Amino acid sequence: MVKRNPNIAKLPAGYLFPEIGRRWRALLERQPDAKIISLGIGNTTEPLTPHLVEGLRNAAQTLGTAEGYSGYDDDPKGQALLQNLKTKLSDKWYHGRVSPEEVFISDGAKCDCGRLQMLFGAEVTIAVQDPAYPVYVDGSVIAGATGAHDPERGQFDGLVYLPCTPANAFFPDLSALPRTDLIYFCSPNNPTGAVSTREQLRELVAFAKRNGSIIIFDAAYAAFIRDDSLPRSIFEIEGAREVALEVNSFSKPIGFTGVRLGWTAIPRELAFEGGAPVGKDWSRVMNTLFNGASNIAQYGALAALDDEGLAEMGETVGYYMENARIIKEGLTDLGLTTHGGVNSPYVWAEFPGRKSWDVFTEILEGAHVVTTPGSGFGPSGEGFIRFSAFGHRSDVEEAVRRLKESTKP
Ligand code: PGU
Repeated sequence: MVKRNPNIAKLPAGYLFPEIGRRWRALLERQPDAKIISLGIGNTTEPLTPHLVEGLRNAAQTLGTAEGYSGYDDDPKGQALLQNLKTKLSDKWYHGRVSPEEVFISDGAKCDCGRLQMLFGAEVTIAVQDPAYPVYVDGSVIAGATGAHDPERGQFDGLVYLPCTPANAFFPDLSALPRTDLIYFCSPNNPTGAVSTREQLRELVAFAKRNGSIIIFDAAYAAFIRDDSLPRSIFEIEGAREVALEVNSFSKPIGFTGVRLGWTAIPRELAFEGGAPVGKDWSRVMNTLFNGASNIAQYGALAALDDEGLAEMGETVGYYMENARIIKEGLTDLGLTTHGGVNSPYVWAEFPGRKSWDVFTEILEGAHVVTTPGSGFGPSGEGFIRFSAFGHRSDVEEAVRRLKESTKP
């Protein structure tokens, strides 16, 4: 018999979102007529916008011609497409802060997080925000970079958890932090909805520089920042190019959760001990383990970066942010303290002294609304519930109505 991978065996439970889906389906088995509304997983719901559809349709048509067909991206047409997209991201997304050759196109931020763990290997030390997008921790466990799970603390040995709570305005106390090789950092944050200020990111970059650490900055929700004083990319911070790489995605701002298109930006200054450039090794990993983002998705991304596409992105983001406002207002009316939901599509609500899985079950059973229990994002998420603003407006309004109804005395 083959021995089970001991790193996978360290994971105490299944991945968070399928577990939530299981509980949702269990309710449906008991009550098949229940009209369940999901404010759980951050999955986009609104149709693709017209300019994007045109881009995708043209792409399919182009691929249906002898002149336009392309396969793997090593052929000249595939290379030209890739180059166009990198150049456009460099210009329109990064305004020249990142050059085209520093952008690596992929099939999404989650997949890149997984491959980054392969890039850095099992020997690195890692710090993560707590709570955090579960992929950083679970992926590090699978990669073998942690010890065992300690059920007492709800943590994996060998990982440094950076509590981000209302008490520290969701920004970790860096002075109390030991040095680690990697620091995962997400802003706008999933799940707390907190957005780091320029000053906070300056502190983070200075900290990484002092320690010779690399920041893995997840900016998947950058487009949801509508306050121009807040940084949308780590590369807006001076010195970040020497200490950070950034993963990003078109999943949330343009509804490409199913189409799939993301990227990782690695500045040429980012280097390992001894001077080997990180980008070069990333290229090696990607060439070996990834065969390119769908060419149709790449055409879609090019359309998204046209002026019409960017305007449509603003509308899509605006739609979800209005949902966030409605959710936040509804929860506030219920007397709950909430965070986030202003420059981020997640509302993080406090349920002090309660177990978040209990609150999750209560809301699911009482209001038929799916949420995400805070403890699923790390021990500091206990006592919180995440409400996602991704949903049809009518569902969001109905969910808020039901929440108010179900908590009536
Ligand atoms: N990064 C962050 C911070 C995310 O929250 C998500 C999705 C991703 C990356 C994934 O981006 P892709 O480009 O689509 O791969 N988070 C959602 C979906 C759950 C999941 O497992 O990815 C969420 O509800 O947290």
